[in-house]
Formats: sequence, structure tokens, C-alpha cells
Amino acid sequence: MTETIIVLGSNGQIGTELVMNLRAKYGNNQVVASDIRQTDNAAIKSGPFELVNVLDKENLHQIFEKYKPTQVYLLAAILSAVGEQKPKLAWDLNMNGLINVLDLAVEFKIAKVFWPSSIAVFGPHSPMENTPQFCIMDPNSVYGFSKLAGERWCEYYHAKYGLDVRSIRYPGLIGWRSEPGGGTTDYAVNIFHEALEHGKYESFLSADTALPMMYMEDAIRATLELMDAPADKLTIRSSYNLGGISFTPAQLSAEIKKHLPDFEISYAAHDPRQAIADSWPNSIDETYAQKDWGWKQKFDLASMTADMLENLKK
Ligand code: AKB
Repeated sequence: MTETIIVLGSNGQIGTELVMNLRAKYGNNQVVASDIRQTDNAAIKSGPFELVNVLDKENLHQIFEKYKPTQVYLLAAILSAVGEQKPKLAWDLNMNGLINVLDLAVEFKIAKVFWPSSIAVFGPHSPMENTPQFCIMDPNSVYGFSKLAGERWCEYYHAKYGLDVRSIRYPGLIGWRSEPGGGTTDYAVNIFHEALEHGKYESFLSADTALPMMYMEDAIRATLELMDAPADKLTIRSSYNLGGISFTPAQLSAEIKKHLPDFEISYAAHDPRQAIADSWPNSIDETYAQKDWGWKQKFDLASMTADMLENLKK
């Protein structure tokens, strides 16, 4: 079957890389990139592009009607740090954008939908170490509880309408092709750029704040593998935990120093993102992803750091 894929929110950190990979797999013309803004990014411009606002259901309807997609990836979202500055907007976009897409996916009988969740669904009462798939979840950021509510909607649409919607709880994502925007884990990308440009970095998270992170190459591969998995193997229809690599700013800095011995890290006295990070897990259990669709991560802290520095230098 020929796939036609729409990526909503293609200009962001995940979208840029996902569109590239999907086009390599399915062909440039089969993957429609779309976002609320135009972009100069060559990868996005290598195939069809549409201006789309996921909050405008009429607009979305026209695009679905025009392309009759077989798969839809909804990536448009406001992340954790910006979500605290614009809580109502974050709720509106993260929630109503999702519900619009789920409704249209049912109406247009779309074969598969992908929607990203996050480690932000966990909260201060969730177990901090090796956080399991199922446990107490009391997220206290707007982003976190919009993702948790979104997971419930995904599971509901699957149970009630048979919609094949699949999801991953991404850890913080680190890549060299695209930059994050507005998250709590952004330090782990910024640090590489600053290390190479200025030889120093002031971290907005404290030295010992451990968070789960994942190299973008692994994250994209996980997404494509989950989307290719047989539907009857998937036992999780909310969102799959992925473990990633757990490290602190101090550990990341020590790893960077192995390549750039003069690199210096300092720590900001106070930043509102610290409270968000403190409410998230230190590490995550990914047993269900391994068992259900054979997930196996490739990059660890050392190989990710080496690859990031090598590519950014180029
Ligand atoms: C954020 O920091 O908000 C995101 C996330 C972990 O979902 N990167």
C-alpha cells in the first residue's frame, strides 16, 4: 500500500528530523510537512509543505481532504518551560489540537496516528528511579498534565473507535540537526553549542539533577519502529515509557571535557525550570517497549557526546 503521511508541527526539534527520515523511507512526495509558520529548512522544503493551524479544525479538514493521508504524526505542542509562561495556551494547543486530530483521524479512517507524550507525565509522587509504566502520576506542570490527559484521550479513541494511535513518552531529546524550544531538558543541547562556540556554559539546572535523555537518532528509530510494529503486539495504547540515558549536568560536562579539556561549566543560582526537573524521574523503566516491539537503544552517554561534537564541529 502506498503511504501518504502528514506531519503536523514539522518545523520543531522532532519534526525536522522525522520528516527527513520519513521522506527517505517513503519518498519525498509522500510526506507532507506542515506547520503554523513557513521555514527555510532545506529538509522540510524537499517535499510538499502546508501552512496548518491544528487548532483550526476547518483548516485541518481541508488538508486531510486534499491529501487523504494514511498516517498522521501530530507534533505541534508547547513544551514544559514555555507552558508555565503561557498555561492556558499550552493546554489549548496540547489538548484541543490532539482532539481535533483524533476526531478527523476517525472521520477519515486514517490507518495510524502518532502522538508524542513525555516523561513530564510523571510527578513528585511517582517513583524517581526506574519509573515504571504504571504508577502514581501527579504531574504539576501544565505541559505534564496536558500530556497525561492526552494519553487518556489516545487510549479512549483506541478503545471506543478502534483508532490505531501510538505514542512514546520521550525523554529529553538531544540532536545536532535541530534545536529544542521551550523545554526543561534543553540545557543538554545548548551545552554542546556553547562548549564548541565559547568553551563554557552556564547550566540552568543544578549539577546533580539527573534526567532521562535520548539521542535523536535513537528517538527517531524508536518512533519508526513503533509505527511499523504489528498492532496486535501493542499492549500500551496510552504511551510507551522509553528509558534513554540518565545523566546529570555534571556528568555530561565531564564527558564533554574528555573531548574539550578546557570546557568549563557553571550553574545558575535560580531558574524556574529547576522545579520542573525536580518533579520528573531520574530514570525510566522501558520493559514494555522492549517486550512489545523489541526496542533496543543504541547510544549511551559516551557515544552520544562524541557523535554530537563531531557533527556540530562540521
Ligand atoms: C521538555 O523538557 O519539556 C521536553 C520533554 C521532556 O518533554 N523536552
